[in-house]
Amino acid sequence: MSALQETDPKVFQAIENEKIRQSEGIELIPSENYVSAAVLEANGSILTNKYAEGYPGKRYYGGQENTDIVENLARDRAKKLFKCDHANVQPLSGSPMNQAVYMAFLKPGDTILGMDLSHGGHLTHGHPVSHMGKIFNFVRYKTHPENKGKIDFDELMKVAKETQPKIVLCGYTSYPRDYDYSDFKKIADEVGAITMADVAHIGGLIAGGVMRNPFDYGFDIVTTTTHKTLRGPRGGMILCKEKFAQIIDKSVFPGLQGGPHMNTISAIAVALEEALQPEFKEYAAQVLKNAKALAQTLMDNGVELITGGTDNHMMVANTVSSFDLDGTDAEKTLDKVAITVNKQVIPDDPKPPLRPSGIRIGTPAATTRGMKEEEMKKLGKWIAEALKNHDNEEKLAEIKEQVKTFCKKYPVPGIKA
Ligand code: DSN
Repeated sequence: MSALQETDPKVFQAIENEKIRQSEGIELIPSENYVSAAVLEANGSILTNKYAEGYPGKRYYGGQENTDIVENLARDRAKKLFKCDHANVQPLSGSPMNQAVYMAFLKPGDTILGMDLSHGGHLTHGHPVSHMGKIFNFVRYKTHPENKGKIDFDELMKVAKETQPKIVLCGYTSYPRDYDYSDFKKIADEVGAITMADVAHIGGLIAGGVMRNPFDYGFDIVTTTTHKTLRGPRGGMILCKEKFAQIIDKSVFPGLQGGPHMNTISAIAVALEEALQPEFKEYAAQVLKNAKALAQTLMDNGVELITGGTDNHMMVANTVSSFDLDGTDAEKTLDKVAITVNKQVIPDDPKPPLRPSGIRIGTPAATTRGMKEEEMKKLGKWIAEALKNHDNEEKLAEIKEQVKTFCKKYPVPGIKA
């Protein structure tokens, strides 16, 4: 009997059940992934016992000889992977990571240009419900209504000249295309703003060399979470040019956070070591190939995708136009067949966020389990079939059995069969 099982059988059982859910179903939420056994081991280690306010070599408490080693490893590996001068690996997750950047450079009321949530941006990019949206003046840009997810950069330049942002922010959580960062850089240079890219979703694809790196376009600040395509524990990193290192570090600690989670930082170090290996490049390339294959299969089977496809790891489906089914019911239908996706607003969605018009689907986790294009075709067909038959419980039960049998062939890293 394990220590957990003995001490807290209820939590133990919930975790055991989650192992079954993760193994017998497939995770297609684009922001999720499966960490390796090594990452899991570091994350669950006794480093959770240690307070380590400050930074390597400059801590406020004693006993830091081991924490300094892991934090330095994480920082050095992040710098190598993203080709940047400085890395802060302490942000607890994506939202505080972005907040720390804003607080480093701005005063309340200052302006930031950021992408509208329904067009792909994130809550921390200025949505009025986020604290950031209340403290700073976010001017939010959208994609072109007719031009397949393109941003109108002439229009954005005009807006920037009128509003004089201090930060030009790009990045997304539900935008299925890629950016040319030089367009944003040109606008920021024109108005003397800092360039910031929130690559939370595609950090692993940049690290794997299959998507553009904003630093190659002269960007000042890049933020990324560590638990999505980077396949690490839940956390965030702020990467920047040397001239911003001090102000960023001070903003994270003591500005925003207290003691860093050293177990998480050690697991980030492990995930970054894994991302430096040649196999990770293959993984990243396969994530993109799988997304293309899944997108094509969905479209071939009657699913309307926002922007008509994908250039990254994710796609957004309009389930209302495709099946007269809102995103919440589509998510629930797919839960019934052991395929996990999330409900998703579409650009300028006429429906509310808890009952939006679409779902978001992505390939990072399925790719980690070793699935390739052929498997994506199967999954795409099951998704379309389930959505078409959303009111036929018998059919859904039949699909679920097929999905379960299929998934068992692809073990989840870190879960013993
Ligand atoms: N919750 C994350 C996502 O799913 O994209 C963003 O914060």
